[in-house]
Amino acid sequence: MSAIRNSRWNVVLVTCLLAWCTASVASANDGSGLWLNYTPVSDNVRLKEYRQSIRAMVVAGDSLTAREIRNELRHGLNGLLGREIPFDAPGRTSNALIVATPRYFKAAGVPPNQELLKSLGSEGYAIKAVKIRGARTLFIIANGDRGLLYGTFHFLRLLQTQRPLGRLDIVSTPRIQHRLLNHWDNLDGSVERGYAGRSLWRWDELPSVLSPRYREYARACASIGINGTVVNNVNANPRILTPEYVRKVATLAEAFRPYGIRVFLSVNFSSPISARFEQEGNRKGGIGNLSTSDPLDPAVRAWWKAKVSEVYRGIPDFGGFLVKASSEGMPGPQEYGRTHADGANMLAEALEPYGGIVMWRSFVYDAESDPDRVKRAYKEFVPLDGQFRGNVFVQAKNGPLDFQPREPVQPLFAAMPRTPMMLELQITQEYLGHSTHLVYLAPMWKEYLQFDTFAKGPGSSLASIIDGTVQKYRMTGIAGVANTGDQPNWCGHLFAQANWFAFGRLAWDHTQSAEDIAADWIRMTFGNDQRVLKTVHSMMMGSWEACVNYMTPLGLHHIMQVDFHYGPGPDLDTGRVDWRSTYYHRADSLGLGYDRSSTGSNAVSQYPSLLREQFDSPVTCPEKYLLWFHHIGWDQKLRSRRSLWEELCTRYFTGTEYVDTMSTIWSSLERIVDPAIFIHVSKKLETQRKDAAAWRDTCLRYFQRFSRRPIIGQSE
Ligand code: BDP
Repeated sequence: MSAIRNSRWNVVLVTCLLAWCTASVASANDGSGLWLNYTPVSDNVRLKEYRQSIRAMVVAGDSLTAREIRNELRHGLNGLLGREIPFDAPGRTSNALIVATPRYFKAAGVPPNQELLKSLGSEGYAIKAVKIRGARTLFIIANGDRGLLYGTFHFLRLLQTQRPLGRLDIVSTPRIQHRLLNHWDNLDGSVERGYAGRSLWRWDELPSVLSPRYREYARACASIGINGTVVNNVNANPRILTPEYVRKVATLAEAFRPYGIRVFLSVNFSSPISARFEQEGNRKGGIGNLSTSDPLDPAVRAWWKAKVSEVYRGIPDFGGFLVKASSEGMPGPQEYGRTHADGANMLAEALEPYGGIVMWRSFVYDAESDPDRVKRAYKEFVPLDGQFRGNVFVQAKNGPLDFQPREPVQPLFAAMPRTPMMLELQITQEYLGHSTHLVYLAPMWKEYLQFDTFAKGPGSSLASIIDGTVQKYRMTGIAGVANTGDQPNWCGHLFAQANWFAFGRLAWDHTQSAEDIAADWIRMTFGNDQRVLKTVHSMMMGSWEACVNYMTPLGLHHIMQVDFHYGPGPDLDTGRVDWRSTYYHRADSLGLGYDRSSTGSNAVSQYPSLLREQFDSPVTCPEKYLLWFHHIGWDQKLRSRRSLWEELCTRYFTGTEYVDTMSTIWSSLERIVDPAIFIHVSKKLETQRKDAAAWRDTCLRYFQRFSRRPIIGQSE
């Protein structure tokens, strides 16, 4: 009897234990909520204010987007205010939040200001607090659903970051029209340069099974103003355009649509060619039945027109094509003696009747025949300026090489006055520590955006080129190579979420500061505790400069391990450096750096004259680009009065010491931040410390073989 009783107790005990374990596992913060954690407002004064101001909500309309706005507000306010806020019937005006387009206000007898509405365009919004008969009413107003959606997320952000509502008078419109993520996701589920697991898109399950993550993804994108997504890799598999895949993509498009996200596809230039060619050992095999993809061939043009019409039948709001052509082995028009413009225009013509666009990438180089690879894009594209159709963008990476920790701006941006240039940034940290290193990228993006290109004299920042201010482009765009994957926290490193967040925020409004964006992200992710805010903010803000210092200081570049692009390339045992030995850094017994001055490769000649002159002389060249443009003697004194060699050592040590400090100050948050998050970040920081030190030691010991000077282990 007692044995039975004992065993029963055991069962109860085990069950309880199991339940407890599951509960604690379930409650462990896995970072999946991103910055959209609607945790209760901790400041009581604010909480009282919010509860008083929002006793009811009215969301006008019944579109799919209006429904998602309602869901978001219900979920958000429930969490933030700790109570259910009822939806009221249209007509209520006091102590309420009213989310509506002008039609609603006209019907209610309060026609909104026409000038304001005009300025809002199709995506902008206004958030206003108005006193009506002594009671406060909060309005989110926009010309259409998408504006209301963006306004709603902005409003919730104000509550998440505990801002006062009393004098709300916000008007916000995007400065750039196309704000896209570019996914380098392959059809086999792998992600090129992805460090957060496998692709979010489950191609094998689509179109019948809809992962809940599709909606969550679109919601996260919309919350930061992203309005389009290229779902597949630029190294495009032609199969993406088969009816089977178009159906799958159409299902994704349907899931994203309520959140204002349009779908775009990367396409392979050889798509019209028969697969037979592939079987014959020709990489150019596509999905069509032709033997060529010559853009001037009538059959090829007809093929694309038919294909485009088929795509629009499945996806009526399809956005257009992204193309990597004649680049890194990808097929392109040059194989037929045609230009990039011929190729892009053929696709543009097919897309034009439907309002679709072409984003033609300028990432071209030929490692074999280009003595200096960074000059290639400019050489190929500048002569084509003015030859592209109206719905073609040329999409260029921020720098002339390839998403290095730091580069000067790609000179092409200043040289295409008649072609809308789209900026491609990389959110995934291909060269900046993958999802292991904590590197907040907004300060880097701001450096590029604020870089004066001198396209039309001083004051022609890169930002003002891509937002159309300088060249009056007819369309504007920016893209970020995504860092998402199927890991629970989306980005591999919790702090990598900040980069996704910051990309969207800057794409919407590039004048926002990296500091403010970081502060918002921290509050929305960790809550509003001042200690956390201060500590995490200080970690983030210097993390990029630190990474530049411990990887590639003073303008060094591409000394990463070949292909993997993580860790230093030099191999101390063999003395071998990836990337064709000393190609990029040109170390020798005299000094270090690539001479791109007018007496070297003359890459400086691609910049407008004021910049050219500045970069051309080592005296005026900013030190951050010194070894990018110049070969400098080991003993040459720099601005710090240290010699190049001493400065190099100092920079490497300064970089790694920053990581040590991040690690130390993060430990001070042990009992303050969520334990699971604390452990996750601590582990990442530990690896980053080790790897940063390895970077420093390997590079310094390697360069020492040329400099023959002692390593000085000091930081600034
Ligand atoms: C390089 C990447 C490679 C990409 C290529 C591109 O290493 O994986 O395919 O850029 O942008 O940075 O096309």
